[in-house]
Amino acid sequence: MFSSNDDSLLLQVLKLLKSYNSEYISGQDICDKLKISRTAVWKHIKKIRSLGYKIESKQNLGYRITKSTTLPLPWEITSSLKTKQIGKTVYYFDTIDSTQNFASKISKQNNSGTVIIAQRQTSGKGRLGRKWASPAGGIWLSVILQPKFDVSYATLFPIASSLALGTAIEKILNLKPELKWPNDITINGKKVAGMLVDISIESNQIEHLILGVGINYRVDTKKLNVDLKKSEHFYGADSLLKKNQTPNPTKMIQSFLYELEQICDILDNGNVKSIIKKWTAKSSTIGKKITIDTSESKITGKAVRIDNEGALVISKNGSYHRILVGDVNYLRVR
Ligand code: BT5
Repeated sequence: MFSSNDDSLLLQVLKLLKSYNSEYISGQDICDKLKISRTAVWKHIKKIRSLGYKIESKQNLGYRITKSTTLPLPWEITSSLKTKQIGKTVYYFDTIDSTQNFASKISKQNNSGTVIIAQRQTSGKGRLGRKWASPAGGIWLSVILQPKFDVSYATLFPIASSLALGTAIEKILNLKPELKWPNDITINGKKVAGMLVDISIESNQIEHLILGVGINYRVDTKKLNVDLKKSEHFYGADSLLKKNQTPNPTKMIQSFLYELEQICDILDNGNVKSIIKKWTAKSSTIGKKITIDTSESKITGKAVRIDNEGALVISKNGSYHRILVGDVNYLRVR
């Protein structure tokens, strides 16, 4: 595990190399500056290379970084992050059971804005106890928040967060993702991202919430679709990036965290109308004939709008139904 608060020797060596801006620094200079042995320098260089950084070494000249990593490591995320609070502390795991579990373990401390990222999850979670496939190449992250906004926005929040991610995807990757109620992001009708929120409420106030975001950033879609074929409410998965595209998950995450903070600010000011308007403009759900599965029933009708709490309003035979939790199936193209 790495964290943005780390100040290990490994990071000190990396910082030193970076401060030389692709110029060489001699092994002896690294030893002298950090007061470590030549063997220790070599050991750290090896480890830094294993994190994906390209480091050239030349006799008589020393070491220099020729290429940065493509892993979303904490210090890469925090450097040049444009947020006020979200993402100032970042944890990174190569493999974890679920970033939601880790977030919930540490969420008692006063750490609003902390982000937990994993390269792989062995027990990724979907909503309502479902499984979330989390192979390498995806972006699996959780954000701990102690928001100021009213508890009545708790159900709108995940929808607003999917708007934040949709906006970031559009800006960074130049794609046109669609938002599917409640929290899915799709491309060509296939799921590329999903979110869930674990919320803790005390005396009718949000104590903290943990937003979990799963993004099929650059995953093997063939395998994913085979693995998920029989899972609940599966309608096809896609990947944002294809195999031949160079990944830059750091940029994607930075942009999402920035958009998420904008959304939180808007909710804090109570301006839900603007969120609903923007979500609706990107939504593939509104205006469609759908069937919605809730734990109690199945309703078929036309999706009309979402309300201030993020509930989906469906019209059926002249009457309106308001659904807060469910899974949508599209019946025909708009
Ligand atoms: C979601 O649930 O879409 C919420 C996904 C949240 C995952 C993140 S990853 C980081 C954080 N840590 C966690 O442990 N979880 C969060 P839901 O709407 O219930 O969708 C679940 C359904 O999506 C499954 O039943 C499958 O049909 C499908 N599914 C599972 N993995 C998928 C994937 N990688 N891509 C597309 N569809 C998937």
